[in-house]
Amino acid sequence: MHNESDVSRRDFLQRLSLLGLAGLGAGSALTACGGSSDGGNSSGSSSAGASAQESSGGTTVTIHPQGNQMKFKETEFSVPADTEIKLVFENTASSPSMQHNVVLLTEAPSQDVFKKIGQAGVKAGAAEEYVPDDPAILAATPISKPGETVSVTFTTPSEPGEYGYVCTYPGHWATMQGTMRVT
Ligand SMILES: [Cu+2]
Repeated sequence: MHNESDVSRRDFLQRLSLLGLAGLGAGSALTACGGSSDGGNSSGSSSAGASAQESSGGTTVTIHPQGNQMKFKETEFSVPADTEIKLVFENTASSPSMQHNVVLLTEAPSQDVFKKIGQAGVKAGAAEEYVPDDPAILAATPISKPGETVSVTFTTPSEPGEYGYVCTYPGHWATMQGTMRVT
């Protein structure tokens, strides 16, 4: 029952930038590194990390969904502390229901914080891109539909450690999670 054509992005314009299709050309090479086997259920897919790509324009990290699942393909990435990062999310899903965002947290990953933010995101609603106003949120992309690419530029925390990220599209928080390692 969401009026998806009525999504307001005004609150995001200051800190978010939608990446136009023209920006997609500059090959975003992704290297899968590390494959901790944590008892995943599908053959040949294990958790993978995104790599930070440095260029004159700064550091870019690109992540994707895992097919049409409510999961991130890249469940972790590492970035330096106190550094401006452009996080790009390419929604490569094909199922129309697989809309996603990436909400980066100021807290370590835990079911508690993912649940809190996920549930608050549903309350915030489509008009807020399912991103609640909460101090536990460091930065967030808008919602992306399949085929869309969105991004957010933010400064990483100055404190090294693990920080969670989660998709707050309704129903996704419980499984669509990842860890940003700040070094
Ligand atoms: Cu999602």
